[in-house]
Amino acid sequence: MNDTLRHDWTLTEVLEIHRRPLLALVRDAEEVHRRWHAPDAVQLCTLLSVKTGGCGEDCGYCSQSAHHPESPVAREPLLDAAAVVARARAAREAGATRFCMGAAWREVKDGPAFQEVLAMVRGVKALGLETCCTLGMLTADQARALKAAGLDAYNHNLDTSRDFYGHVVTTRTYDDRLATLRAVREAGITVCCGGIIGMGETLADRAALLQTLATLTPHPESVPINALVAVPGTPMAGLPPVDPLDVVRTIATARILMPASRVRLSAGRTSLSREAQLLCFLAGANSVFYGEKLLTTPNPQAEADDRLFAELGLRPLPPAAEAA
Ligand code: SAM
Ligand code: DTB
Ligand code: SF4
Repeated sequence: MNDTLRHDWTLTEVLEIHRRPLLALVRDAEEVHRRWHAPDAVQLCTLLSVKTGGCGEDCGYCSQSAHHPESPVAREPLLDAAAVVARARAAREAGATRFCMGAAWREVKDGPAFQEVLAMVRGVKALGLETCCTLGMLTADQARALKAAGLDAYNHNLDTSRDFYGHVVTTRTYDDRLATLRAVREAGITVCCGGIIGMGETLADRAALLQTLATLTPHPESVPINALVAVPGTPMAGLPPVDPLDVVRTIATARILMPASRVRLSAGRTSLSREAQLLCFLAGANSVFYGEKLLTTPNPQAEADDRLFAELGLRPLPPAAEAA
């Protein structure tokens, strides 16, 4: 097996890996994981929705889109920076080392709301936490302003394959997503980019998404793998739940293609048994969202996760040395 990072994966190669018998796939992924990472370390990232609902985008999976008025999520204004920093401090006290602020925006608009987000980033960074934002599309100047405020990472998912994308979102294009990812990279912010499984896509679509991610240079530093949370009132409400072994398969493939990246077992954990999660960690997942809520939907209770990590022998990353 190779010790160098590859950025030239072909779709045929990725499909071949992704379709392998699961036991062999997990074994290889584990071997790659052990070569590149401390296999017992897990990064805990806490999410906070700093602006909820009323989003102009029509993403078919999302509880926050204004196009899905039957979704149970109520619209809330932007939180102020002090409230966000207080939540980040609590997350740090609970053991998280990364804090991700999400806004239900199609794109960032310059003005007071963006200035408030910059204040949030400065305040969270001062706590010694790794800072992440997910705010929709960005210009190069906005990315540079976030970097100057202390932003470490930007989450912007490609969600699925280029071919299937039009079945998921119609108000923006795959190339719009790639352009924001470029702006983030050029500003010197690390990239968090992954997708969702369970939206009706084929295995080939999943392979194509992973191939796109694994041919970015450099690879995204973190790759969130979300299982669809089917929210009532959204067009995807009636879809059948993802097979947990498909989550394992997707994580294992991501781990093999992008050995140095952090692969995050993301949305959908409340539907995964402890056994399924164990397989995900074995297959190379080394980060999770931590805390009882994702953005608008539930996540496992912190105490349950603490017990799970203790039982599996997973060690949350230690906090940064210097903290305000
Ligand atoms: N508005 C920004 C954007 O779309 O980039 C940031 C927030 S958005 C909620 C962040 C990501 O969460 C989406 O790109 C999608 O991958 C994921 N996500 C949203 N709703 C989800 C759901 N119901 N199930 C699984 N993942 C979801
Ligand atoms: C990501 O890939 N998953 C997170 C984070 N990045 C922003 C969001 C998951 C959202 C799940 C649905 C919700 O809670 O609204
Ligand atoms: Fe808006 Fe983001 Fe939800 Fe799409 S995923 S509707 S852009 S909040």
